[in-house]
Amino acid sequence: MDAFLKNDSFSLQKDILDHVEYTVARSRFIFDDFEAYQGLSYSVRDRLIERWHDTHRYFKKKDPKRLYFLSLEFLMGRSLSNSVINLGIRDQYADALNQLGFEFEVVAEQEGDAALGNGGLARLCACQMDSLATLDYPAWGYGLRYQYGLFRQIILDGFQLEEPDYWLNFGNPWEIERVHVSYPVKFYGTVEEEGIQGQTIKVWIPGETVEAVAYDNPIPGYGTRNAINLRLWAAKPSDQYDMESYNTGDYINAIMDRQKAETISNVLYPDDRSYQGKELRLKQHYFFVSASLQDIIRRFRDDHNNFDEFPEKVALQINDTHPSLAIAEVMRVLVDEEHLDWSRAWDITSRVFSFTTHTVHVEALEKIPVDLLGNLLPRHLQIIYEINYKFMEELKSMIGQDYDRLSRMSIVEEGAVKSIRMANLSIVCCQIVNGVSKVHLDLLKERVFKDFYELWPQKFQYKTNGVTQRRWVVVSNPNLSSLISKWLGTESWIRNVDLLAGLRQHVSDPDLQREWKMVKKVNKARLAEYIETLSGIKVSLDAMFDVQIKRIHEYKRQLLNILGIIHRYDCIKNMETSDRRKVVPRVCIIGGKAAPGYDIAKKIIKLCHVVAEKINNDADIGDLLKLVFIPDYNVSVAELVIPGSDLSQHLSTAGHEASGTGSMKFLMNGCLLLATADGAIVEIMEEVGADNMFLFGAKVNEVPALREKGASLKAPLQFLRVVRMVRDGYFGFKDYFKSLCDTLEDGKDFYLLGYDFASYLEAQAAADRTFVDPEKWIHMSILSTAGSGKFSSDKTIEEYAKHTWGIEPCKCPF
Ligand code: 26Q
Repeated sequence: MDAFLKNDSFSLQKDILDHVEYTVARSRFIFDDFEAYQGLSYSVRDRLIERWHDTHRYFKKKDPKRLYFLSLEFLMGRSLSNSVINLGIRDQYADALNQLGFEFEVVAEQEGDAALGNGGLARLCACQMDSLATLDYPAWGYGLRYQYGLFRQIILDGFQLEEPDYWLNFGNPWEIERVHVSYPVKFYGTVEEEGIQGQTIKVWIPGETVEAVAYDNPIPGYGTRNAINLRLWAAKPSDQYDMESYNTGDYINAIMDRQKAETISNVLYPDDRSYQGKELRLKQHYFFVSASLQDIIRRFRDDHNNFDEFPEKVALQINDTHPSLAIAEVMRVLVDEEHLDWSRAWDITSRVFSFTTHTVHVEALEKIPVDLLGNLLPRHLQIIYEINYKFMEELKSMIGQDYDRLSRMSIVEEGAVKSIRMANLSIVCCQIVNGVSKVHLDLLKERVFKDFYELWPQKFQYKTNGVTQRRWVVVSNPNLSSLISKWLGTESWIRNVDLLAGLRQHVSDPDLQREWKMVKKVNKARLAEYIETLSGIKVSLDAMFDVQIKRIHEYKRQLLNILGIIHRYDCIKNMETSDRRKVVPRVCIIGGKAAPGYDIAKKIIKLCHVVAEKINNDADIGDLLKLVFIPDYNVSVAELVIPGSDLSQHLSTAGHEASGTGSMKFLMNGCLLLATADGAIVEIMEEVGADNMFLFGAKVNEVPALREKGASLKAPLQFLRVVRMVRDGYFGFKDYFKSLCDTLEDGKDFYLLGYDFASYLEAQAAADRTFVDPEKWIHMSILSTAGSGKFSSDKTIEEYAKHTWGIEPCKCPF
């Protein structure tokens, strides 16, 4: 199975030029950086396809149990650098490009971000795909190929505006359109009963059909020949569509109508808060589920004809409840199409699915109004009712007539809007329900799914999230990566992350400390340059780069950060000039998108801008404090910002962040964390030691009692003072910020900013004190990277493979 394509510099140059000429159709003698990017990418893609073919041929031959990872969102970011590094041919390509008169870094910058997801959950899937490929697991990812990814954030006068992200405008060399892999997906219609061989069966007569077409995205592993597939579905009009109106002569309208089918996969919903009963969203979910399952079942049938083998050959992972209609769909296929009896079908279905939840917020759990579901998917609603009926009967036999509990656990919520609780459906069906951190599991047991935990304690597990060190260190921080390899004497940590702990033995070595500091300085210089290009603001490399980048949410408390910055500003202003020498200079960097309909989050962005305007233009302040908002935060921006940060902030009110994965990326890059003991931070503390971090704030178990205190919980004076500055219009926009300030009043401060403020400032002061002791800071920084091994997605995936999916590596021979 030797590689067919050659990887020497001459062959690579020829390949790039051939693609420029024949694929991109530009002259091989005159082409620009973007065309070089295209030629290069197609050449890389050829190599990916080769491995992809070998891998799938091998999987087919071995027929192992396969994992199918179903997610409505994948945040892949850029592919080029990651691919060439995983293929092990980055230097060869860089050399080939050089010979052609181009620079790899410049060409790589031409690539746009594939942003088919909102935030943490979506990026987690991307990291997990990288680990699945690297660890040789026989896995497939399934998702939707949205034409519009997450909106682009434009900042105009400090306000967020949203622009569509039509990311396919310039083509996408990383995908392969599979015109022959397509399936009809049906919607609407009625359910009728038919008698077959003395049995009555239900037949769904659908009202609309849309075609799902596959686009494949090869995902290469690192240090292996394996390349797995991320298959994304796009909606296309079906040939069976509305022939009637065509026949009656309304040709134009028939075509316009057909075209509407494409809207299903048009746009990613940009809100990661709570579920709203939108028909298009539900259509997306079913479109995705139906196409994926047809594909999976077809593959299964190629080699098997007995569905009893299905759970031995197939593991279906549902990423949050978004794909959970898959449960009803598998039941429908087995009962209605394969004519299995209900209990056999249920036995099979309940052995193939596993479910991971990513929230701690009960109100964020997905609920689908019964009317909506019944109209769009009438047969699925019947099936869900039947599942619920049987579950309720079983439950009654176990817990008796406790109607409150029965109604809490029912899959059907009887309320003002009768709805289906998708989380309950998922828990009832799946044998394993995973949380994403230890704290998260505790919250699931004690609060979110308490009733279910008491019934089925064995179902509930957690797998601490992780991020891939390939993307987040090797690709994004090559200098640190080389330094780590040099000091460990091996590159093996890139596959075996436990080795990072080996840095601990060198932590006090002045040479390592010096080199470590140098790497940080170079990365900070790169970030400073980016900031200057963006905003014209010059920042000092001697300042502490203090960063908070993530989606804007009240619970993530960017507002706490801004209030802390106002406090710092206020203190400096009120200092004697001679005392200002003692101030540790800071560059505060904030970035993140607010959901378009999330008013308070948008006000937080505006506040950040008005505060920045004031501080950055205050001659008294100079380099002592700068505030920069980085617009349009995305994966590529993170790759630039994280390596250049000294300190990163993770401020969620304890008990609100299921895990958090940004913290892990910073940790790997040797940035110190300033954080609440929430989500995965609690486990990070265990790995790197609380004295190597700056921790503050109420603990998870204290928060409910604090909230109970209501208005009697008084915020400290420093807090009242900074809030008053905003309220009184010190930064302008007095009326606009009123509602934001109102959320901070005693008794209304749900996220406890006032309560946590004093300890937040203390943690900030501790960070300052440490920063002026560079040796100590570097020491903590090295120990952060050394302690980050547990937070590699390789670890998470190994856990899932063993304890949830029951899959084994299937390594394609070189
Ligand atoms: C669902 C249905 C309808 C509309 C929107 C949604 C929707 C979409 C995205 C709901 C939630 C999300 C995203 C959630 C998310 O990113 N959660 C984060 O998941 C990370 C990975 O596990 C955790 O680290 C974070 O703590 C968690 O907030």
